[in-house]
Amino acid sequence: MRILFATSNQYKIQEARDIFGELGHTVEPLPLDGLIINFEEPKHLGLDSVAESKIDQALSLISGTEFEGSYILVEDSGVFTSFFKDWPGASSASVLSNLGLDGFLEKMSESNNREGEYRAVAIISDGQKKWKAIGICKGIFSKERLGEGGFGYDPVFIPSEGDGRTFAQMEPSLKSSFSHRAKALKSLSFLIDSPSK
Ligand code: ITT
Repeated sequence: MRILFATSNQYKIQEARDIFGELGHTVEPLPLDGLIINFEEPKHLGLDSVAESKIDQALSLISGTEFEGSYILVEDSGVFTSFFKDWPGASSASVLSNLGLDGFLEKMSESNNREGEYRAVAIISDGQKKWKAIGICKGIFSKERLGEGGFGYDPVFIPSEGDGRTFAQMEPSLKSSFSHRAKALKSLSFLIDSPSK
């Protein structure tokens, strides 16, 4: 299946290629002409509502174009701490651009609980039907940045299912085997392939 991923985040596209590629699907960015997608994101409503809003916007963007009827994928994700309720949560991207990772770590030093999780809500639609799945990856936040790979919070997140390294220290393929995004996208793939759908 050819999947068009409506996202401005190249790392998400690479992860989706790793995950869906293994399942026999291809992933291409939408739009294909190099334009940046700029979604209106109602972040205060949470990941689920943002993902729903993104799929509506993406479907209306391709309405009447050659892409109408293709499988369109959107995803909204965020980082959640156990100590600070819903923070940074749906505002993960803006917290990172305002505070930076050092500012995030400074805020985390106020907490005696370094547990947290990455969450993703992914939706795929062919314009007629819509499938949605969530993925969660639990872990702890390190006290310092470790590693150069990945993006966003990866240098400070040590997933529980890993080997004690941060996501930024791991090979991308290892991250793609159990990340929040991997779980959401694998569930989507099963849902789409399910005969009852
Ligand atoms: P699109 O909305 O265009 O898909 P985006 O990067 O703005 O791309 P989100 O709105 O979903 O994506 O914001 C998610 C933010 O959460 C992201 O910018 C990171 O700061 C953080 N995040 C999500 N998944 C992550 C991951 O796998 N590794 C590190 N940080 C992640």
